[in-house]
Amino acid sequence: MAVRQRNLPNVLVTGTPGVGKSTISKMLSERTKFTWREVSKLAEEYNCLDEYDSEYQCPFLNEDKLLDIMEGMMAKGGNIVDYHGCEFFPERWFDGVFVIRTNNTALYDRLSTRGYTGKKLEDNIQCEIFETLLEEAQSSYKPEIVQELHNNTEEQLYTNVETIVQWIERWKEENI
Ligand code: DAT
Repeated sequence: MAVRQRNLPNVLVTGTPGVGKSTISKMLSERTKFTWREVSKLAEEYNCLDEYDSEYQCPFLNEDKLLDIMEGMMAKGGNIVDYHGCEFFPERWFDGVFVIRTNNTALYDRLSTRGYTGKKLEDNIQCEIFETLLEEAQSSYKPEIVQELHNNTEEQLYTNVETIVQWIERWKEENI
């Protein structure tokens, strides 16, 4: 069966918690009218969270159930998917993968302000230092669709949104 091409691209915005995924995704959805899919919220809304993991202070995600629910949402394109993980999504869902990065000092401040302390705070800072999400994206998607965006300052925030908007415009020119 021939694969039906999407009319609009699907974009994945990923990175360690606190790097600015939601901020960027919200601004992008306002600019582009694409649908912002906050995976953590979808997981809650559709009861895809299993029992609580006391070590990591967060509930386990039922990935299979979530993917079944998201499949239909992704079919037509025009989605901005925002999540701090990327390897469990089907590779075919995404046309562009943007890994948002933040330096340790800024990330520490943002996560402390969010109320993260102790192991949870340390684990997230380490995750960013070890480039865990960048490596996960690079090993899960073709290198040519993965882009790293540094998001330390407000100025970079606007540049990053503009970069993704321009990428979407180029995709449309080349694919529609
Ligand atoms: P995430 O969705 O990756 O967890 P967020 O969008 O909630 O991150 O951002 C975390 C906090 O950092 C939030 O208070 C907004 C702020 N922030 C995001 N991008 C920023 C930037 N480029 N400069 C300064 N603050 C930023």
